[in-house]
Amino acid sequence: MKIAALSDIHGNLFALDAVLADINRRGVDLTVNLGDILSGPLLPAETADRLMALDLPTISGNHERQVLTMDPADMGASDRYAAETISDVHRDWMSALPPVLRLTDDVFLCHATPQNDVDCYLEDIIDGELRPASLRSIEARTGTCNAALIWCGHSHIPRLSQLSSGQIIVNPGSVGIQAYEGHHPGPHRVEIGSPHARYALCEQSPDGWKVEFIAVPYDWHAASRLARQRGTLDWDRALRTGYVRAPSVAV
Ligand SMILES: [Mn+2]
Repeated sequence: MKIAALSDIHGNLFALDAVLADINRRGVDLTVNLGDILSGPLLPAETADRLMALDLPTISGNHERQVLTMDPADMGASDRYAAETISDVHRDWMSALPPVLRLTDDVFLCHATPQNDVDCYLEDIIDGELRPASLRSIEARTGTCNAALIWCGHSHIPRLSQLSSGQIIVNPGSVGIQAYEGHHPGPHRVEIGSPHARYALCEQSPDGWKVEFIAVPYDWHAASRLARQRGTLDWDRALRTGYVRAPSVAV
């Protein structure tokens, strides 16, 4: 079985369409979606329409939960824009998404960890940066989940970890946005360092799962233009560069 995983699309239909085209060219048995699907200043409703038509195995992320349950006055700007622009049909679709999914005996999907939708699985926050987590931390977060292949998203950082049991955990990275400043459980910054849309493939082989991380070029200038039109200059820079902040200028 060959599985493609998409995560953290964040309403970036420009990036999603490029990734879907790349997946179609390669051919896979199944494509899954790991959540944080719509929130952001780009095209939440149009992204929902595309994905509802595809009917992929999909789980919800923390942003789906936030859009559906929080008071708009308490939302961050990305969630508020999604909440204000999607329809009841989109809400009903989001409401029906499970938080985790046992896809097969071997394959488990979660957004952040098997336990919750907000803690990074494969990273720890140290000095405001996400660093690779210790094996002990990753095993504790795995809990009793015994699937051979566990997919997670949330941190936007493409990463593969193997537990002492031989189980592997794969974060495909983010389709939609390659840099952000996060606030849970403390302030931190993620900068992937290029604007390419990210996803991953896992394929069963006689020796185990073969994992491929893929970076897809797309029209990020169109996406960043739209971010500028919406007045979200942080998204504009992150979409174009994969960095949150401007590089320092030598003088
Ligand atoms: Mn998330």
